[in-house]
Amino acid sequence: MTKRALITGITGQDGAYLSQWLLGKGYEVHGVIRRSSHRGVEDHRLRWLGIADKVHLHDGDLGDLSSLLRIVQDTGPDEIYNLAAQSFVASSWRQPVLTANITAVGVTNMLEAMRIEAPRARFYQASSSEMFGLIQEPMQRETTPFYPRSPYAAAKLYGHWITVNYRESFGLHASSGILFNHESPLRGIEFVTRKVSDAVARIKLGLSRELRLGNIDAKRDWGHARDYVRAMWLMLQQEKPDDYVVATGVTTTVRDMCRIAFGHVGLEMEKYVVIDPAFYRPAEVDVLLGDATKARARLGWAPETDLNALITEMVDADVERIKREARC
Ligand code: GDR
Repeated sequence: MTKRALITGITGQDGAYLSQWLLGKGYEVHGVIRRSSHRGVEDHRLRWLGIADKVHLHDGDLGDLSSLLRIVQDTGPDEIYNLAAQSFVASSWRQPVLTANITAVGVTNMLEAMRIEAPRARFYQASSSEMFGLIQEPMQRETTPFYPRSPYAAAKLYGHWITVNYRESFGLHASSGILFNHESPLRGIEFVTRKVSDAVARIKLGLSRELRLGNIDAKRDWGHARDYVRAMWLMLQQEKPDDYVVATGVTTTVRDMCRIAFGHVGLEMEKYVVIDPAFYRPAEVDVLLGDATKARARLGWAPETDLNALITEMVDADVERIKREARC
């Protein structure tokens, strides 16, 4: 029997890689798509991976329970991956209520749709290392206390606990993946790795002369999104639902990540990076470092891409993209 998966956030970075992974496993892949006025551009990541015509898209919104009920009823999924969110931390101070409505209450909407229409399905919630915020242990694992530092992180914390609660209250197969930062050439341009890879490519090609950044002393545990979607899938293949940290176990400053990117094309970052307080956040998460021992032991998961390979792949992809756009 062909398995069916339903993905919210299918047009995002993780949704695209997860779709590719599931199609490779023989799944029928359905996705929820929030139609915008920019019709035709929403699925550019799926097109980049060459899978846009292999997935089924359904109009819906995490804020609209009736649309989710209808989609779950129509698709009858075996697995539901809730990846949709207002996911840019910096924006969450400017749009705190929207962030709460989608990133927090949206999870309850999706869980309700599943509980009512497909209680035997398996559920994955995209939780975040941002929930650790002001870290309470040098390495963060499943048992580390949370301390959110942004409206986004507070909303994700709610999403995490409502998932745990639905598991315990209704016996749903609901798991929460506490994923540390994960990047790729498909990353949105507002996130720091992609902002850097895009700027480095432009500077190299003579199209730009500087890169304005905020706090480059912040440290993150960065992995490749392609590796991390495998962990999501593995969680739903377990007999029992549970929560897992997914991380590489290596932390690096934004400064050193930048140095890798500039160095890859033979440039010195010091000549181009300008610190701009406009990119400082009202409250910062200074350092994150994940301990994925549980995922390694129980899921047999391990990352395959280190930071150097990740950043150079991103810079190369941006150089190619910008050259291609210049030819058009
Ligand atoms: P983050 O990712 O907030 O960790 O959340 P982001 O790439 O936005 O920031 C990482 C760190 O870089 C610092 N920084 C800058 N960040 C951005 N975006 N732009 C800048 O110019 C800049 N200069 C310095 C930030 O202050 C921060 O410390 C990501 C998101 O994908 C979340 O949705 C997800 O849950 C977590 O990762 C895990």
